[in-house]
Formats: sequence, C-alpha cells, structure tokens
Amino acid sequence: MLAADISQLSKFLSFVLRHKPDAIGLTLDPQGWASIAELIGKSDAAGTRFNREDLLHVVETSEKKRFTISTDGQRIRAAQGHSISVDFGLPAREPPRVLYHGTATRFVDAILSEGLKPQTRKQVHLSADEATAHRVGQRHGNPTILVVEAMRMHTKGFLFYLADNGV
Ligand code: HQG
Repeated sequence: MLAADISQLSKFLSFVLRHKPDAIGLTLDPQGWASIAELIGKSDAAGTRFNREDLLHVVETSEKKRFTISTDGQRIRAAQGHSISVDFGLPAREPPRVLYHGTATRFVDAILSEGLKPQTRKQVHLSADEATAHRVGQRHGNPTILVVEAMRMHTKGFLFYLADNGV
C-alpha cells in the first residue's frame, strides 16, 4: 500500500471505530470491538474498499498503535480516543506521581479556570513523558505542557486508565 492510502485508511478506521460506526451501519459491542469481516463488508458497501491484508498492514504500521486486533484475529477496536461510550474492561490504575498534558497555549486560561475537560472524547489524554505531550499539544498550535499531579488526584478518588496502546 502507498503511504497516502495507509494514512487515509487509518483515518477512516479511526472515524468508524472511535466516533461513527453507524455511518456505515456497523455496530460495536460494548467493549468497542467490531467483527473484521463485517467491517470490511460494510465499508465496501459504503464505498471504501480494502481487504484483511490492508487492514492488518495499517494496524501493524500505526506508530501510535491506534488499533487492537483480538487474540482470535476476528475482531478489531480502536485502542483509545473514542467519542462514543465503550467499556474497555480495563481496571483503574495507580498513576505515576505526575503525568503531562500537551495543549495549545490559547487554551491554558480556560483550562486553569474550568479544569481539564475531555471535550468531544470520553477521557482526558495524559502522557507519561513531556516529549509526547509536546507532540500532542503541537497539533492544536503553539504548545504548552501542563504538569498534572496524578498521584495526588488518585488519592482524592480520580480514576486513571492505561489504554491498550500505552496512552
Ligand atoms: C483542550 C491524538 C479549553 C485540550 C493525540 C485539547 C492524543 C480545553 C483539546 C489524542 C479544556 C481537545 C488526544 C478547557 C481541555 N478549555 N480547552 N477546559 N480542557 N481542553 O484532540 O488531548 O492521532 O480531543 O487541552 O496524539 O489534544 O487521535 O485531545 O487541546 O493522543 O490517535 O481541548 O489524540 O491521537 O483536543 O489529543 P483532543 P488531545 P490520535
């Protein structure tokens, strides 16, 4: 596959598996899994054609490991980033002392007064290292990195999760 095709298919999969499965008439189970055969069939019917090999290629080459294949090889889900409700069945974890959130400098005043909000997603994304937070923040403009006192929040009852892909 060409790099442009890989990127396009990755974006399509993110859209369908994180946000709008019903755009192609797909149903995810409560844990966010879709049948690969059904995904391929319904995507084709909706005008996006790819085969199992293409799909696995996108999954394997995803630097951020955005998608997870089930152990039996029959199903796929997005590792994180959803705007629809999914229950990953993941246990809440004890976070490190601090975690980082990269954002655009223009959002900082609002964040400091309202708090960090997940916005259109279901969870706020935090990074274990500053370099990753910097990259995430840069997507929105001139980046600022916020240091989140994760352990202190944990002791106050806030819940932290680690997605399949390390986010
Ligand atoms: C900001 C990508 C104003 C928040 C990345 C962020 C990441 C507020 C934006 C993943 C706010 C939401 C997630 C408040 C939060 N007022 N702005 N009170 N609270 N914000 O894209 O964290 O390529 O939904 O700081 O690499 O930037 O999709 O979240 O700037 O891992 O796999 O609202 O998305 O991964 O933006 O990025 P996003 P994010 P993928």
